[in-house]
Amino acid sequence: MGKHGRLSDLSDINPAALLPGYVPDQHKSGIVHLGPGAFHRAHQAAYTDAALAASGGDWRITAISLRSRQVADAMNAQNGLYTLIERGTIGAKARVIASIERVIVMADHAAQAMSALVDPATRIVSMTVTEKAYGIDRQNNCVDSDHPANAADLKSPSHPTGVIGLLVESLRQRRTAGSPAFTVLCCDNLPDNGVLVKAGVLDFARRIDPELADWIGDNATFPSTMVDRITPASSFETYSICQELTGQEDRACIETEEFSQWVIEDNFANGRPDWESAGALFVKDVAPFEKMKLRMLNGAHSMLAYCGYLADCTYVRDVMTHQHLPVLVARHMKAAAATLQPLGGIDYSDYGAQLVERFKNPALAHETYQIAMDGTEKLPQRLLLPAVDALQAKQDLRPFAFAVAAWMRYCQGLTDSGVEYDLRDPRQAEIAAKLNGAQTASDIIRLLNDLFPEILKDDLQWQETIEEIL
Ligand code: CS2
Repeated sequence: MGKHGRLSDLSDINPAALLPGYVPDQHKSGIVHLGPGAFHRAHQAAYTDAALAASGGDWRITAISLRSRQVADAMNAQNGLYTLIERGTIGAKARVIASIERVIVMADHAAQAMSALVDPATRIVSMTVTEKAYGIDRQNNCVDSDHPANAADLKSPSHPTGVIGLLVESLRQRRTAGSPAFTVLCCDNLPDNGVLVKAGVLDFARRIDPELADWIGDNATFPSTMVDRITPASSFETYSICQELTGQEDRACIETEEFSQWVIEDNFANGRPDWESAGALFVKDVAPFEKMKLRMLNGAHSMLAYCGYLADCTYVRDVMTHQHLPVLVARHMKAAAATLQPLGGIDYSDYGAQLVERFKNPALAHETYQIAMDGTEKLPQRLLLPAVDALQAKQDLRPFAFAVAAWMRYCQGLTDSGVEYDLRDPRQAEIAAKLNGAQTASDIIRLLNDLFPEILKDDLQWQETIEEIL
């Protein structure tokens, strides 16, 4: 047990096997990460920790939380240290992660956050801010100037609060100071995430200063990534397992599964940690990996989350022991796999079987309600684009129609047993207003017009199938 019983000092930690294999203070920060939520702490920060142990380098992470103070308060009180617990068939295994140096809350310390971004020692700016934080118009590959953060930031670009505005202003200041650009590393579940963020950043910069946009285009890089590790929100159980395993109270501990995957396009402007020593895979083209994961894992996740939540399955593991739902999960993965091109070294049915085992993990309390949030941001890449491919290849459309019908039903805000819930979607006010009175699937598709690709809007069979399922 440590001096104060609260994780804050590596010398308090016992057994030594939990310790990182390096001395944190001997490594400076070289990465700024936006959004140090549970996923980042279970994934990229853990890879960085292992890479520091294997190969060293000045690659610790300065994290910026855009709004929330909770993570910053917990982490800073522990000198950035936290326990990562892997839970699965092996039981529970803990390790202390020391790769995060500190957390800055943007809303309180905007100048500090900006100086970390502008510091020439910062060579990578990475982010996990969720799909909705970018405000990028994905159909036209440009910044959505109506998105609240972008609209405010375009008016006042030297005091940004949104992700794109922050990237552009910090790159502008670096250019003025004669410092090199950084690599922008998007780690959110979006297709071609690097390409997308690059389009948003260049468009935003061009509206302020076309020469700045050219400089960014010539000097910054935007590798795409595929990230994967199922990470539920921490619960009281997480805190108590942590205390059992480490003897320390840790308010920033995270639980996750044993499995972890990170596929990265090898295109860094300014160096990078030795992440491959921690198991990351560097490739030329991430897109096929991203597509596989978005369509098979995330697509099935969304479908099972809507159905499961409506049927009172609180956790994914409950869905996987439900009388009917596992069959639909398997069917969905098979249909999603059929929309993918062959990918060397990967057998999609083995991948699907592994996903089923991961979903069944009895130790993980992964809430269906957590996955079901932000449907309008998730549907296109997870369900609608594969549906378009299936339609064009004359493959089975029904599993995708089923998943979309489940989402439409979920939008009604009432479980099968009559419990009301909050939709938690950035377009929830619009959905509530428009769906009130909508009678049929084609009404819904028409009312949420911009969400659905043209080819699906025009396809009668797609609409009739959804109708029938509803
Ligand atoms: C989930 C993902 O919440 C969700 O929408 O589908 O967070 C999923 O758990 C991760 O992408 C797994 O890597």
